Amino acid sequence: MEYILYEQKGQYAILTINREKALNALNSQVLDELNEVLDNVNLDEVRALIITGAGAKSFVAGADIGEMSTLTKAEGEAFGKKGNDVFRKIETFPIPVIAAVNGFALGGGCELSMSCDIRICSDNAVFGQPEVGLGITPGFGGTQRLARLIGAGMAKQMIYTARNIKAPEAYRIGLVNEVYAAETDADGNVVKSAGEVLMTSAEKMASTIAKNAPIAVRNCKKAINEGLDADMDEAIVIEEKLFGDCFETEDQKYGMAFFLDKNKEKVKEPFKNC
Ligand code: DAK
Repeated sequence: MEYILYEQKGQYAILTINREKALNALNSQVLDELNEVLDNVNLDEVRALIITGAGAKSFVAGADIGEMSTLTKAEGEAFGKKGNDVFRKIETFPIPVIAAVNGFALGGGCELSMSCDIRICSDNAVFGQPEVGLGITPGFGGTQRLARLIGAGMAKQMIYTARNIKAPEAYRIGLVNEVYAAETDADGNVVKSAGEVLMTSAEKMASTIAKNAPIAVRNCKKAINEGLDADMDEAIVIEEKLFGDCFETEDQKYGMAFFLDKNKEKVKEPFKNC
């Protein structure tokens, strides 16, 4: 792998887009490698995945403009499909995916973050959909996921104006769940950069998720995603079925038995993912 780093840390893993010289822009090779790494995540062990970008400046500064500039119509469609397939794979990935946005998240970068379940960022993060300034529409689900996340009015404003927004505004409009600043000592010296604080927080979140019953967590992801695409009558049935499935798991039996056990000395065992 030239452009993707992957590290499993016990029950969660960190996937880093590693093309720092081009601010981690997505070319075809990055997309192919991303796809391959996702296919090889050990889902028997890994219960949450973090996606981030290499370096302190950029998460992903978009699809690769150099590569896109010479595409024919057919090549453009093939490139679009490649990205859409891999982003959809992330969106429907069985386990939760956290985007740790450590700088620019523009165009395809903003879209990559939106295909993840949760977005958190450092205070130098910049989000935007600059495509109309380049003569194209957002692809990789930009027009669709942004409108669903922050509402059609705000998404239209961001997309039509192609104006980038900084982390506090992204937080205000609900595009990110949390913004992290550097930690400083009493004299104002930085002891931990915003990027480091972001990654520590992302890892803490991933390990908190990993401690919960994995099949229940997966079913929650499915229920939310599939329910959002259905009307309420269908959505409630989706939820009921996924709730019912949990009663065939060891983890449900153990989780409830542990609660009901009056022996307060007992220590809770890790969930077994079965
Ligand atoms: N593509 C290729 N290279 C990029 C890049 C990108 N998106 N962004 C940055 N780079 C490269 C720069 O060319 C530069 O390379 P060298 O000159 O050093 O070789 C290096 O990264 C450092 O960038 P800068 O020198 O520009 O760094 P600055 O700090 O001055 O500026 C910046 C940072 C992020 C403001 C600036 O680099 C920038 O504006 N970058 C472009 C951002 C952008 O417009 N992103 C959106 C790309 S369009 C579709 C599917 C997908 C898409 C559309 C349709 N279909 C399915 C229909 C997606 C479209 C996009 O994402």
